[in-house]
Amino acid sequence: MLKTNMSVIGWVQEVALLTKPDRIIWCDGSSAEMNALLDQLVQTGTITKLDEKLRPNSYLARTNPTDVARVESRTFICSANEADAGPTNNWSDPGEMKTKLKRLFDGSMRGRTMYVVPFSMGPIDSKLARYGVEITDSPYVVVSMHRMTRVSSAVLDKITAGANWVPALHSVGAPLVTTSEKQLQDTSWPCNDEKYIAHFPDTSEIWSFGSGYGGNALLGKKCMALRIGSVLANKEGWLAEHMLLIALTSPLGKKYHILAAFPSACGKTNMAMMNPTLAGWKVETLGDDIAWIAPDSSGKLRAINPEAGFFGVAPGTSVKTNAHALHTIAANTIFTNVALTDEGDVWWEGMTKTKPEHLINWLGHDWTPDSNEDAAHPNARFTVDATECPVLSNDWDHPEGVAVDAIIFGGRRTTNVPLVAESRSWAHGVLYGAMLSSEQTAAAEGTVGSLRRDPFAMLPFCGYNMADYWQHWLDVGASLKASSLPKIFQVNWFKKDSAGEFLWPGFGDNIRVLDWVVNRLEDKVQAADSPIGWLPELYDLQTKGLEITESAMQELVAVDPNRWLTEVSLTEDFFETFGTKLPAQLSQELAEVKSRLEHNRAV
Ligand code: OXD
Ligand code: MN
Repeated sequence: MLKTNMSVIGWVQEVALLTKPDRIIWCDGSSAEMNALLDQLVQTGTITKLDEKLRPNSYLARTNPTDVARVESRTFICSANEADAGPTNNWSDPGEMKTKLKRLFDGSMRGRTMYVVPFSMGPIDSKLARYGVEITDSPYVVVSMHRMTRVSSAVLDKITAGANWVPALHSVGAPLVTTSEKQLQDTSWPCNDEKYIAHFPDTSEIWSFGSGYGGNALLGKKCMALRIGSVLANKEGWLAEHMLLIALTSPLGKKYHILAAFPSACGKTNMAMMNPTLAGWKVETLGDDIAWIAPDSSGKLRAINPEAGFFGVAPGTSVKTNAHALHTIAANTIFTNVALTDEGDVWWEGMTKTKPEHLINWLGHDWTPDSNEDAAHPNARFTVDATECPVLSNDWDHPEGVAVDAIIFGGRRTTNVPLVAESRSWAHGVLYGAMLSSEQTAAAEGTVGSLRRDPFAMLPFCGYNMADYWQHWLDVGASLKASSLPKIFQVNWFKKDSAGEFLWPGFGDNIRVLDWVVNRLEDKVQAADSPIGWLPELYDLQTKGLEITESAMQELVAVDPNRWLTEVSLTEDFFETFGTKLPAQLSQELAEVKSRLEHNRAV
């Protein structure tokens, strides 16, 4: 440890002086460390060991019922300049936020152990990797970081050799000793009602207080790989995105790499592990949530998954929706807020058609099918190493990443957005990303007002002004040869008919859409011109084996100019909130869509 860069040691000392832990442990990422922490967590009651035969080496954690999800309202971008955070982020002055946080962190680890966790986002020796050190007083966070990132002392060597790093400070905010030296009783899930997830983009720092849960506490994920990552990417000429990454092999044996951005809870993990229903196709997983994308020396965009595990939503995961995920979590998994069966295994809503007769639910209560409470919390999760995935691509941790062939944007849209469309150009594709929106609830037919705008699926994750982020996407495209750029598409698996039924079967049948995407990449099929982009000719979409009517297919690819004009007008209002920062090229792209729609309506 002695040769560790003084900046890390100095920071650890400074934090220890402020937070006053009983002891400091430097983590090395070893399995001995992991096993010792798991044993300790069992003893303190934070996790329960599941039945070794049914779910080997797996555990169940139950959180405090108030600490179950990301807290967007308590998430702050603390840039020196408010305009740099933009209208879609909560902003706070960095000085004021530090003063507030220092008060909260003062003594926040009294009676606890402070863990120093060096981690790499991306393969440690990759040029695309970035390093961080998380200080936390939560052993649950340490074991989760082991699964989700590459925790290793080798990261400290990289820092010592001069690599930049992100200091990421976390405390559950529940000291065990008061200032009067009174000993307090610990709970199985310590946390604090007051929560702050604060990012300092000008100094690449993260301070997180009060929550032990997922994206609030595993600071390599949303905080570093997306919010701070997007700021670094903007400065350094790459892209940090909320995207899955897959390798798709066609029946002809040709491999394509596809990135896809969807808002949270729109099926990214399912698509990342898709079990294709069309013969001859193979989908292999590289990542299910985050991708870092950078131009290589030949001007081609290459992508890595900076994570090392999956933190997936459990409810809804079944043999039908994601059989590969069920294999992935068959062992060596930490479950959080799912239900416990009488046999010592896990269960959640949607896992099986028949509900178990009795469970202990996520709140620790007895549960039967007649119960008024959920068995699993809707945001219950599994945390598991990527290497447990049976369809993991051999390239998933390739240090140079994989060359990207296509980028897809998708949301949950009952109406309007067709099953698939191809953008006319990179800039038009950027407009697809900027217009991305998803229904928070099942919106009534024809009402587009209840949409949550989620540009690039990055609304909660962009660490700077979203308009500057769009400009950055435009700049990356403009700096590369058009012929080497991936094609950009938009998809919608969620369109419904007038009776409120899904028109498209989704899941493994989404391969039929990817088949069309590949045919477009290969220039094998013509597409129909439409005001919003290139649409498939129905005869080019493989529907053999599907029970779907011709009229449903027509509805799936229909573009209604009047509805789209409403969509454009709502987008104009949204774009206006960015004032003069809005890229002129993006307004121009939107204006062109509008004029094509008006022309289309007139003829
Ligand atoms: C996630 C999210 O946990 O997007 O991945 O909320
Ligand atoms: Mn996500």
